[in-house]
Amino acid sequence: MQTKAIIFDLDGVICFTDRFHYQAWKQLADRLGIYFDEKINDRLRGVSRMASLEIILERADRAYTQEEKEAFTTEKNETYRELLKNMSPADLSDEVRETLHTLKSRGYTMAIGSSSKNTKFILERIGLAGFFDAIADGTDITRSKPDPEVFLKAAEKINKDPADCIVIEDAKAGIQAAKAAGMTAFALFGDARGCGLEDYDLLSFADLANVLN
Ligand code: B16
Ligand code: MG
Repeated sequence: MQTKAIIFDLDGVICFTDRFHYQAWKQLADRLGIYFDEKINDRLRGVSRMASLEIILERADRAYTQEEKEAFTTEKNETYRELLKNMSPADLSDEVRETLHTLKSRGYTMAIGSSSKNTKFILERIGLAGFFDAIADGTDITRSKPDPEVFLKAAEKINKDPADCIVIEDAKAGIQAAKAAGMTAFALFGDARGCGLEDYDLLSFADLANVLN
């Protein structure tokens, strides 16, 4: 049995729900007449729903009340959940599925550390419900990435020392969170790669099986 554990981010690492987040935010931003593009969307990776809205509203020409903001995040989440309903196990790539099984057979403890409150729904849709040893997600935390809370919660749930945890992230905010938790941070895709704080840049998801034996 390996002493080390792997904590995977969800959106943008295990599956590409980041494109659905983009579509749902884009629909809201267009309705409100606020400019929004994929570059701005990159800043939403790993951050909470409300913090994402605040980033989008930086370009708004008026202020919104807290009540309006709550309504906007609810509207966005409803659009997002409709898009998630179209997901199936076919949306989990062979590369990710095979690599996860290889790492499990090597004895790694594996957990999810995601800011998303939709984590369990997504894992069910892609056929990974029950696969991980623990899930720490947006429903467990009060502060989202770059705060280390979600990764510390994951380590606690799998009973591991943070120093024995390796985090896989696509977001710079997630790499910051992993380092603040005292963990090793591997960057994959997104603004995580080359952000300067990561311990290692992965070439692909499958590269994990080469790096971790
Ligand atoms: P929800 P991760 C994050 O998931 C997403 O990257 C981020 O874009 C999103 O705002 C956040 O979850 C909250 O998601 O609205 O579903 O609760 O990358 O930490 O797995
Ligand atoms: Mg992510």
